[in-house]
Amino acid sequence: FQLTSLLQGALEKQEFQLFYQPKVCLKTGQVTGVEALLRWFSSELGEVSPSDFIPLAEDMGLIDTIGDWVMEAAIQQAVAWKQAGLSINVGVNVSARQFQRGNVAGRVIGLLNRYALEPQYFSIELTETSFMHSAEKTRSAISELLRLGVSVAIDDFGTGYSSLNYVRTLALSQLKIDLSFIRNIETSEKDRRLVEAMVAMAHAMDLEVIAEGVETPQQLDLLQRMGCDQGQGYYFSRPQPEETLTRWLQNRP
Ligand code: G
Ligand code: G
Ligand code: NA
Ligand code: MN
Repeated sequence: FQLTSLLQGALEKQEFQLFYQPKVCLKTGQVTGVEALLRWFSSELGEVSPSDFIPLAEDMGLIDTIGDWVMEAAIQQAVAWKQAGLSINVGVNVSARQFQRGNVAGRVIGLLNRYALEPQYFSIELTETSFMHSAEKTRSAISELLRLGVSVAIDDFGTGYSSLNYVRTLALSQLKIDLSFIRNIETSEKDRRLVEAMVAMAHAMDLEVIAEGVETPQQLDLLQRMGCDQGQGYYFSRPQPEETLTRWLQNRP
């Protein structure tokens, strides 16, 4: 199958690039960090969405190699921003399969050492469904990362398999409310109450809570009033390549 062979060659052909989307403190407006989002610009197919090629990479056994590339590129970028006087935490997405298959914590430790980056500049986002499989392996890797000082966020919260037991038993750092819950908070009283409840629950667990997919000033206003800690979404910035995001960061008041 064509996509498979093209994906195999993508790393070598340097067709991958990281885009970055800022996370903003809703109290101060300060940028707290960025999420790295992988982009594949295929010479044959044009831009391919990670939603399409990540599952394929997992099935092909390529996810470890790609995941390593993502972590290394993100850590190099965090170092570059730090040297430029922008102290920014860079977060990467790690899929369930990566936790099952490979030694994620060991890889992170190795990279942080190699680039002499302090762990507070790096974080990991994992989806709730990561806990469905190899729960013990995932749990011990997360504990190790947290011990090291790397923050760990639960991504797409509310959409996956119930992970409340992990939220309860692991000292996670952040909970990211999936954008599907944010989309209609202006019009749906039910959704608004649900998000309010998620914010309260996160705070009860000593987790920072971050709303994904913030697109309008009205959504921002509601989230601020709910006491949500951070926001991420097109209202602030789309995911951008390094050059334009650096300029965007430097031009903020
Ligand atoms: O930004 P975007 O629509 O393209 O992202 C689509 C999906 O791909 C999201 O669920 C996101 O978490 C996932 N994704 C983006 N980059 C990476 C990555 O580097 N690794 C993994 N495992 N998933 C990623
Ligand atoms: O699964 P994960 O949460 O990592 O992926 C986030 C996805 O949401 C990415 O595909 C990213 O490009 C996308 N995204 C980021 N901000 C917004 C937004 O404000 N609105 C919408 N619709 N999508 C967004
Ligand atoms: Na994410
Ligand atoms: Mn998410």
